[in-house]
Amino acid sequence: MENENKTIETPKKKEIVFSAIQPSGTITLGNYLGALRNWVTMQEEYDCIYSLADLHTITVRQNPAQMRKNIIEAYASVIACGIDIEKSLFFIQSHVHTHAELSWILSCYTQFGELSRMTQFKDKSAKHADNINAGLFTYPVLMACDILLYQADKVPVGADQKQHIEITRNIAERFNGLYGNVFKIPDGFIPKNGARIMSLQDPTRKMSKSDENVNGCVHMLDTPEVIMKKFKRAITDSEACVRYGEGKDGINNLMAIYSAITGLSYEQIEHDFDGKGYGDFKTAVGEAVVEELRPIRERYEKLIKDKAYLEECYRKADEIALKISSRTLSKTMKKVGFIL
Ligand code: ATP
Ligand code: LTN
Repeated sequence: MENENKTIETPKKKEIVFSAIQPSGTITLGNYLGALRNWVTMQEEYDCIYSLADLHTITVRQNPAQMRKNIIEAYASVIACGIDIEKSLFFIQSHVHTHAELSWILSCYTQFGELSRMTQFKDKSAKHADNINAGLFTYPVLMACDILLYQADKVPVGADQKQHIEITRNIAERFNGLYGNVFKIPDGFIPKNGARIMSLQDPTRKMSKSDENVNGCVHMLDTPEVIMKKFKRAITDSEACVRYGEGKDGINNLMAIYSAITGLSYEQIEHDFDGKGYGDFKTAVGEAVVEELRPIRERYEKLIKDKAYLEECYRKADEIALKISSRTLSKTMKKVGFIL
């Protein structure tokens, strides 16, 4: 027999990747460079599961009609970034009931003290002082459940989510310590470049979907003209020298964006723009962003017209996500002592 002396290699099981994004507004350059770009590249090497975290979105009050629109637009935007729905799962969180169910259970294994230390809770409750609801407080538990239900190995996110990954690991380790190995302990996957893109108008604050200052935030679907205008108006400093350094938050941010897109090091950027002013640099960054986002916007324009196709995509994915996550939910419930 021809194969007798050959060792037959069984294909290695791929690691699982999970991540989610809130449909809380138009996706930003920060979302893209911090998270979505990795979602796309990781599809080659991993089994990827992605979700639209719409349950998380209602921790901040939403207008119902606008929310429905945001959900469909965010779903189309993520696919437009390059998510291949034949290869990866991309489902809608609220359609998969296991998330809310596990969230109740794990909230009983999460301490008030540890939730009180979450900086996102502190920031958002300062920003929405009239609506500091319990959901805003228990937000990280639901996020932990998103990840743990799929036994994820890696979670691609921006730097602002580091603390949430940490609490996910703590909750999982605590539960495993009590009941045996129920949950895989996940690792965050945070990019070296672009992990924390700042507002163009206030470079001490992160660029955010829900920012009121429209000029601070580049949206993935902004036209080239709008993108160029936003970069030209970006806040810088009076030194007029393209150099990374302390007290130069605006330029540091533009360099981070430029480096994340072109792959150039900071030294190389400083060298290339030596003797040139901020105007030239802002134009170069704007143009790089325009070209990066152009194909995404074009794909989006086609996708958003085909609502039936989008629905077919998420219905299929919702069903598979329910099957996978139900296994973890049942196991967890049995361990705790529920009768199934
Ligand atoms: P919101 O403004 O509603 O809080 P957001 O813009 O912070 O939303 P999320 O949906 O919470 O966006 O985040 C989606 C992903 O994008 C997360 O992985 C998050 O870490 C990443 N991300 C968000 N903002 C930035 C940013 N400014 N730079 C890098 N990554 C970011
Ligand atoms: N909280 C996240 C969105 C999110 C998420 C998740 C990210 C909800 N569930 C699970 C990674 C894994 C945020 O980006 N603000």
